[in-house]
Amino acid sequence: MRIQELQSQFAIPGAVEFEPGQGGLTRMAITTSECAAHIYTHGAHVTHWQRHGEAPVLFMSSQSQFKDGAPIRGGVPVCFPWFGGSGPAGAPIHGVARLAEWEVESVTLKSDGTVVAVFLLNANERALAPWPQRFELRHRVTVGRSLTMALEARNTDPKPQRITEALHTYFLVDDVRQIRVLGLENASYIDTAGGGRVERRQGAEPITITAETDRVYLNNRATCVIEVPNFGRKIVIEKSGSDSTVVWNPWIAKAKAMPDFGDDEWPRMICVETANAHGNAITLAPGASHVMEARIRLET
Ligand code: TA6
Repeated sequence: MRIQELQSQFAIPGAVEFEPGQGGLTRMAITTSECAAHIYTHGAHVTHWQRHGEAPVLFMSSQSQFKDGAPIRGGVPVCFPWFGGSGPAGAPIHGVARLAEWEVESVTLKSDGTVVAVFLLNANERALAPWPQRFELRHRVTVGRSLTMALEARNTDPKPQRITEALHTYFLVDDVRQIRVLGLENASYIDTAGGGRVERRQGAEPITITAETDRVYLNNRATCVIEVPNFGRKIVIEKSGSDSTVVWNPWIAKAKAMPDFGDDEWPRMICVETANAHGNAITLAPGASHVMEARIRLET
């Protein structure tokens, strides 16, 4: 749907507008009394959420692409129906949802001033290549003093469907070497840094970042807290319908190897991702659905 049509059907004066974003991609711009946010119809991708008078909460790479068929680097990529390289042979990592153009299904300004936007990826008349099965995916984003994202997957295929997924959230920090990530103490994880796959156990101390960090914590429903001392900020990430948490920072070499990520950007981000990955895959019976939700709030 073109921007003008979206504007006439869904805009809410003073709260929700549709505009050409970066690369000319369609962007929903949300402004409430508490915050501002941007969501692209490309990938139903939340790229910006900032409470008035405070630093943005999400990281966006200055080198990100904004074009059909390419993922946006930063914000909250929606990884579905596979996470990582667990998709069809030769397929891009992290699934097709973040590469596709989603429809806007509804936009609501609630009485408490929050805005609820629902995006729909309709792959139920025909599958979305290279994924062979049909599904319907809704991304319900609630923007206000906190940010809530609920990803609802429905299997509209006649056969069971095994999916992995992630809300791959990039958080802005001032220096990743100064932060701590709490909530995963003593938890086991798969260490995939440097392309490896080693099972390890987190010690009793919170996570600190001192090198490339790429960890998938399985069978874990814990709430995580990112302490960002120089922002005077704690970022609280609660979740439901998610049994995996991924913690990622590319560090120096991998940052240099990513063309859509600045060589000097690695200190300014940490990914703490709400997921169902690896052994935590979800099997959906025909007609069944599953909701994975991340609820992000700030404590100062
Ligand atoms: O979630 C961590 C991870 O799987 C890393 O291994 C790294 O590949 C990152 O995702 C980014 O993936 P992308 O395809 O967006 O470059």
